[in-house]
Amino acid sequence: MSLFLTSRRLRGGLTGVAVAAVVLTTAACGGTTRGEDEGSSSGGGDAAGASADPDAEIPADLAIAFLPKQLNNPYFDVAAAGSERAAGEIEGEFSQVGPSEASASSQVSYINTLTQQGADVILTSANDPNAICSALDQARSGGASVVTFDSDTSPECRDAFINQATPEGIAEAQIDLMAEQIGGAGQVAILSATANATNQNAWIELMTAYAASEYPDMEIVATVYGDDEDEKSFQETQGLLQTYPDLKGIISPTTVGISAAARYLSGSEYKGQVALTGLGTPNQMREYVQDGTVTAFALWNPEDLGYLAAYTGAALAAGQITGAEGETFTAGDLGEYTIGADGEIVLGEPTVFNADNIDDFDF
Ligand code: RAM
Repeated sequence: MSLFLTSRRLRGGLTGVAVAAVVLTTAACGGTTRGEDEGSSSGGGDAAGASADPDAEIPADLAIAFLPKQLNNPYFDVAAAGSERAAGEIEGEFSQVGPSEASASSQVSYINTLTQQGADVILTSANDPNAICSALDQARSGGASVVTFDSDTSPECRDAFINQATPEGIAEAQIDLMAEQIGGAGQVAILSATANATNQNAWIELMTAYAASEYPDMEIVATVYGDDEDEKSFQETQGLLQTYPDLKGIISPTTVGISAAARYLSGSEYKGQVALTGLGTPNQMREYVQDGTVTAFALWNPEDLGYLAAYTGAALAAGQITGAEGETFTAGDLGEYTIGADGEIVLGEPTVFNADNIDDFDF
């Protein structure tokens, strides 16, 4: 079953966000952030610019397909709006297609259909590191440029990966936020998305290691999976609180999970007693910050993530870049980016949202 959502013109983009927020500084690692190492060519991979033509024109009418982990996830809806805005700026044709569930192989049939349709650019967040690799190989053999964003496949299966922030920065932000909220000690559980998700698993591993080294009195007692489904995430939250009566906090590094957990906590005896942090969208979390269920959580701007992914796909399709380390290109009004090791490009730094700044954001 292939579900195509046809291109819609944006209302003129999302509201510009105020950037007077608390911004975490993170050490760049595994990728290069805008403004760093400009023009330099670094060691690994192909020689920078070997076959790239930075002055190449982006052809009009590029068919740019957006394939999220799943449809109807507000986080990916915002990212899609960013990709669609970029597609509009370069006179491309934007479409969105995707599964209703974020299971490991649910994206394969959509990639195959896009290949048959001759998509020029495929932008996708992988539900599994390996499951979509051979389908992406075929898409690339057919001439598509493939950009992963948010959650990667293996580097050899795509041309570039847009990382929302460094994995270390994302992991440490969440552990530090939890430590602040529970005084650095006590039982903590993780409510994740799906068990195969590349991004979730990388963050969980780094969070566990960072907590063990920085907060020895914080004990991560369980990781459970809500599969990025609202109702399952809600039930898993309830299960955690029943199983661990001494639980001090829950970290949910998924926008679906944290909002479901907040809804459960806000209507329960645990409101204000059990801390909740992780990664959420300000619009989904606002009421829980206002009612005292949640103190602070983090995220990046998903609209910028989608916008950067689309410009990267267009730059690849045009031949401005090949995905090699050290190449630079301009991503519309986000400015210039440099490709890091393994074709990775880092969007920027995560932002922490709390009662003082949440109303400055609208996504
Ligand atoms: C959910 C998805 C996505 C993740 C965000 C934070 O929407 O799991 O992959 O990056 O949360």
